[in-house]
This record gives sequence, C-alpha cells and structure tokens, in this order.
Amino acid sequence: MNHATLQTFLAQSVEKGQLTAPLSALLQSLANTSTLIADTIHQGALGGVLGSAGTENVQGETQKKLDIIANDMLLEALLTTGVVAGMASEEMNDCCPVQNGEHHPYLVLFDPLDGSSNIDVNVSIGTIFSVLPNPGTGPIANASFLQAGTQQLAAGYVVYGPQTSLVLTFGYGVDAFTLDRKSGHFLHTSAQIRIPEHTHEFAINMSNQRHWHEPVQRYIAELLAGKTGPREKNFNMRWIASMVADVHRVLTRGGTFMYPQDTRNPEQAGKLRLMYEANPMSLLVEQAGGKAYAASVRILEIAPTDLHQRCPVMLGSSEEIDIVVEYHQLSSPACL
Ligand code: AHM
Ligand code: MG
Repeated sequence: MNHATLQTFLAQSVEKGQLTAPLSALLQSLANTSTLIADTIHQGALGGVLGSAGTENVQGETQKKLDIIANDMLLEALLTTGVVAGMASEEMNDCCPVQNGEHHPYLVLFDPLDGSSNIDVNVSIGTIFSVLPNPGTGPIANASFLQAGTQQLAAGYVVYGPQTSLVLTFGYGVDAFTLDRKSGHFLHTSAQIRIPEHTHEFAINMSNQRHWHEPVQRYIAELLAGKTGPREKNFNMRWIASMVADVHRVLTRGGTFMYPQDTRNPEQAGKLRLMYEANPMSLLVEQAGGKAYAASVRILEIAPTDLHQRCPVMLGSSEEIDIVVEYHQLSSPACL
C-alpha cells in the first residue's frame, strides 16, 4: 500500500487552503526534529543519554538528560524556521523570544519529552506541541503566550513507542503518520481519526484514589462496579503514565484519560500543565469528536494566567466525559 509522505500531505493541505505555507514549514520542522529525537532515544544506554541530568525544572522536577537534549534540539530547529517569534517549554522557566523574530507569525509551546519517568524503563514517551498566533503586541514575553486553547492554530504529538507516530491537527480533523525508519519520512497512515462515543476503557492513576474529590470518587466507583453496578457493563483500566501514550490509545481505539485535581495540594490544579499538555491534547481530542474538560469547564476555554499553570484533565469518549462532567456540576463549586 502506498502512503503519502507528511510533506505531500502538508503540501496538499496548503493547496486546499487549510494550511498556510509558513505553518506547513513549521510543522515539517517539528516533525523533522522529532525524527532526530527518536534516533537519540533509540540509542538508549548505548548513547549515554539515559538517567538524570542532575538539574531541576521550574516545577521542581528532576530533569532527565533526554528532557534537556530534546528541548535543545527543538529550540535549535525552531530558531531557524524563520516563522517562529518565540518558544516556551516545560523545561524553561521563561519563554525564549527569537532574535529579530518579533514579527514572525507563530509562537510554539512544547513538552519536549513527556512521560520522563518512563525514559529509563524503555516505555513509550513523547513530544507534545502547540502552535499559537503571535499576538503582535510588541516584544515576545511570557504574557504573549497566555492565550486560550481555542486560539491554537495547530497541535500534535509524537509518540516514541514500538512505532514512532506523529498525530497532528490544524483544525481540519486529526491525521496520523508513522515514521518509516528506512526512508526517514513520516508516512500518512490514518486519516480523519474519530474517537468512538462509547467505551469500556478508562485511564487514571488509581494510587491517588484516596485523595480524589467526590465527583471522581463516584464516577470511578461506578466503573469499577461493572456489570452489576449502575453502568451495567464491565470496564477495563490502563495507565501507562505517559500522557502521550495514554492519549494515543484513546485516539486509536477510544477510552478516557483523567488526571483530576485532588486534595493533596489545594493550590495545585492537578498535575498536568495547561499550555503544553492539556491544551494541545484537548484540541486533538475535540477534533477527533471526543471531549476534554477540567472538572466542569471546557479545557480549551480556560483563560491562562501562567505559562506553567496546571489543569485538571478529563478527556476522551464523549459519553463518559459527559457523565463525569455532570457529576462535577452536581457537586459544590469548591469541589473541582
Ligand atoms: P512529565 O511531563 O514530568 O513527564 O509529567 C507528566 C506525566 C504524564 O505524561 C502522565 O500522564 C503523568 O505525568 C503520570 O503521572 P503519575 O506518575 O502520577 O502517574
Ligand atoms: Mg509532560
């Protein structure tokens, strides 16, 4: 079977008026860089790239060597596209404006290597990216990036797993590409991905159960009750602890993925970051017919106040997200 290359797919999308040439160039650059990241990951212990870098990021998490390597590769590549005005990342306290790029059209946010705890144990990890318009309000600063997820021009991720796959949206549905290691090209392998409305699979870190708020307690208890409970069917659970890999499963065969806010740290709205984790994944999920909520609000409508702010995440098959959102709406406002 013949698969179009990503390059051909992007060129055709430009012809159809779905994509501008500069955005196409930016997406191609992200894809090309991810193939270099994939090669580096693939080397593992042979390349001396496993283990901790001995430093911490802005959220106080220990950085892995590969977090920093992937971050630097993306920065270097995006700097030379000629279309990016600034970049922000999980691994940098503040944004990185592109010198003389103030008038370039795009801002890019990324989590260079999501699922870091899985790097050293050879489990799937990924790169997540979000493209926003340059608001054109002067020099690029952290505030330039504080735009709601609905403003995203494109979003996607690359999952480095048994296959390296790129999953992409620019507002015309979701398409997936598989890296052909022989040619080094991403080939178009799934068009217009849809998340089934119904599912019997969910993903949540069950070890946090005792900390959850009541709506999540109720929803998960009903799933666990199975065929003889109120939902009258058995559910299966998966938790990879790499958001990219868990969301990839949801996009591939349906299901839900949740990282709710809990009682451990009332100041902290869950674990995942809005700007470069929740927003891009939410755009992909909605473009594929699923839903993405932070308790009872649509993630894409959250007005951000901080580059690194956290956000509760509940996304995937619409029937399930409707139910858990309803449980949040029924509970007291303080209960996120
Ligand atoms: P990271 O960006 O530091 O890798 O953290 C995000 C990851 C997600 O990929 C994943 O869903 C979650 O953290 C797993 O958390 P936990 O270890 O609590 O299960
Ligand atoms: Mg991450």
